[in-house]
Amino acid sequence: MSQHKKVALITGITGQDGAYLAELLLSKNYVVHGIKRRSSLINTQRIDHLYEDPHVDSSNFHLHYGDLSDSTNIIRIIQDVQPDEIYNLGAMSHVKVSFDEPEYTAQVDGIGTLRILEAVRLLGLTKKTKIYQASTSELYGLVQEVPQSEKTPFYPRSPYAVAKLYGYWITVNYREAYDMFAVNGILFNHESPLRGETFVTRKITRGVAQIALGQQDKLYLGNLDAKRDWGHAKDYVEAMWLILQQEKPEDFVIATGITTTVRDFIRMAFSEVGIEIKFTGEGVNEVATIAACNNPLYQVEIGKEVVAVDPRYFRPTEVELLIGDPTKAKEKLGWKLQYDLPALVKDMMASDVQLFTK
Ligand code: NDP
Ligand code: GDR
Repeated sequence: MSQHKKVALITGITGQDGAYLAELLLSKNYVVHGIKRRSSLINTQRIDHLYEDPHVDSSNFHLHYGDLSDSTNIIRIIQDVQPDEIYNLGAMSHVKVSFDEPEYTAQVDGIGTLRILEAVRLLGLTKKTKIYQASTSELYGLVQEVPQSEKTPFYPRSPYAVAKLYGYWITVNYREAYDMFAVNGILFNHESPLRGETFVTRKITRGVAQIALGQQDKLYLGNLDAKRDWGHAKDYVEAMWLILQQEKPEDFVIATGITTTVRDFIRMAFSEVGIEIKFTGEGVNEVATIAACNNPLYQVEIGKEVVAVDPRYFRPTEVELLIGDPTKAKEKLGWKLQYDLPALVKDMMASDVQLFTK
């Protein structure tokens, strides 16, 4: 007799985490459904390798057009798919852009979460469907205590974080009010070669690769003092899955427990291609110049200015320091990190050097 395969629905499947999570669930023999947005250009590059011909009955991978701002399609897709697990990863996920698009961000990141929860409830699936909500370390915002754990109070510092605060609490409320398996993963920053190009780590690894290869002169960045707890997205999607496999619905912090400045991330990225840099100056006048190059492949000029600060990348309100406490996840989920920060930087740099090597 054929065993029932678990069915997962992923919003945000075309994003960094959606792609890694879909890969993980397919490897675990799930049937994976994803919601993608209509766009004028193809937006499925991160998941094209997972594509299966939908005309074949045995296909385990299905995409549906939809948008978190539209309840009608959310209800229809959930009704059609009857998922065992929903991973709500779809979001306007850029903190700086949320200051430019605050209302849209609230619609998608805040009310979008409600649309998922309410669809499951209206369709009578509260006992069948488990829901994972992509919550974020941005909820902590202005530092109240470090390291930040499941018990640390929130103080959001951007329209993105305020919208995600609603998403967090409406998830907790539906769990308590309707006895649903609806949970938050409070994930700290996680990166990878698939990271969007405008987030700081990927902007740095792409810029450093192009500077080393003589294709770009300088990298302009914002606040170099900000500290982030950076992990690898592959490890973090494993945690998402583990959170939904628990007996009891509970919220978890997922982090490495180590924090690093943007400035040190830049140093590590250059060092990965054998280039040493030196920072001088302060505030908006801070720059980095090339101090040495130990890689004969790259013809870079010693003393050349390669990093400068551009205030346009500053945020009206900044989150200065994030450092997470993953103790609960390690103890209850048995979650283990495969990548530390040097391994993450190595992976991203190798991928971007390859990308720009003609
Ligand atoms: P990405 O920005 O890479 O992906 C976001 C996804 O959401 C994309 O598939 C995007 O589609 C989709 N999306 C955007 N707007 C809508 C909408 N209106 N309706 C439906 N889908 C939409 O983010 P990540 O993969 O990095 O993050 C996944 C989730 O985890 C997000 O919710 C993010 O806020 C959260 N998070 C991320 C962390 C991180 O460090 N990466 C840490 C903590 C939380 P398209 O491809 O068409 O743009
Ligand atoms: P973040 O990530 O805001 O933490 O949100 P991002 O990489 O955008 O910024 C991290 C820190 O770097 C500083 N910074 C810059 N940031 C960008 N994007 N571009 C720059 O040029 C630059 N220079 C310095 C920022 O000021 C900030 O302090 C990410 C997203 O994935 C969210 O969706 C997620 O919820 C959180 O991580 C956890």
